[in-house]
Amino acid sequence: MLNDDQKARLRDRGVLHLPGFLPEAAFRPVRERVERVMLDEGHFDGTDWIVPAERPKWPNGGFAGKRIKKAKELRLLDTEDLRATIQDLLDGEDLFTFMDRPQPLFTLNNADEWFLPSTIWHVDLPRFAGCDEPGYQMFTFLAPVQPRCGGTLVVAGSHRVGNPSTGVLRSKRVKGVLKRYDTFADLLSAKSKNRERLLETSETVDGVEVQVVEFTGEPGDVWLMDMRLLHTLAPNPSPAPRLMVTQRYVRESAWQLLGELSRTEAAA
Ligand SMILES: O=C(O)CCC(=O)C(=O)O
Ligand SMILES: [Fe+2]
Repeated sequence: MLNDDQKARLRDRGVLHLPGFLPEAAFRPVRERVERVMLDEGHFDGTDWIVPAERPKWPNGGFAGKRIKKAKELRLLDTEDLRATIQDLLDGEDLFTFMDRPQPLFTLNNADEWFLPSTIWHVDLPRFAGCDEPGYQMFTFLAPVQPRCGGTLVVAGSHRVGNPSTGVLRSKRVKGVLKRYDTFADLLSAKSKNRERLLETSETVDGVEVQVVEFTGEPGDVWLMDMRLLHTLAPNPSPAPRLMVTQRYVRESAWQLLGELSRTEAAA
């Protein structure tokens, strides 16, 4: 379980890094399975990663095939301790997941140089009025991810900006609302001159401090992210592939709202 200080930080910033949260017994078999598949598929020679002859260009370069996505070992990352920690944050409500096992987020070397993208920023869950803390997404690493080597990028604090007071906002409209603020207009525009400032400093938007944060870390580390947070896929200029894994945990009350939304949309 998280202590009160960790809970307060997570709720304030929308993200929290938990170094060494998962035991080796959870991540080692996954890493070993992935290495076996990658050896077979020509991405690994038993010691080093093999850089593909033709380098994909960001945002291409995702490469987890079926054998990796379906690997049963991925389930080991969905530990009881992790679920209990998230459930404790969500008032003990039952948790629902979109997928039956955690999802690999693998990217090959796909850029010369790292940059802060202006595109693909999104939220994975619609924002429902009155539904704070709809769920948490966990991210972990199968190999170390250093700064500027493809780790997921998020805007800390963005979960508290632009929430609807009535109804629901889907990802595209969340971005539309956020873009009314200069900070987000700059971040989401390729043309703005000094958008990279958000990597160095925070800015106050509607009373909330926001800043770009990069998920970096070691195998066993976990990042928790409020599912209202704006986030995107990062370029990977490193020769080593970026090997992260994620799982999304949605609380029962938000899961029901999602079900109602899809039924309404199907009927429309
Ligand atoms: O690949 C990434 O780093 C980002 C993926 C993403 O948007 C997600 O897992 O929800
Ligand atoms: Fe996402």
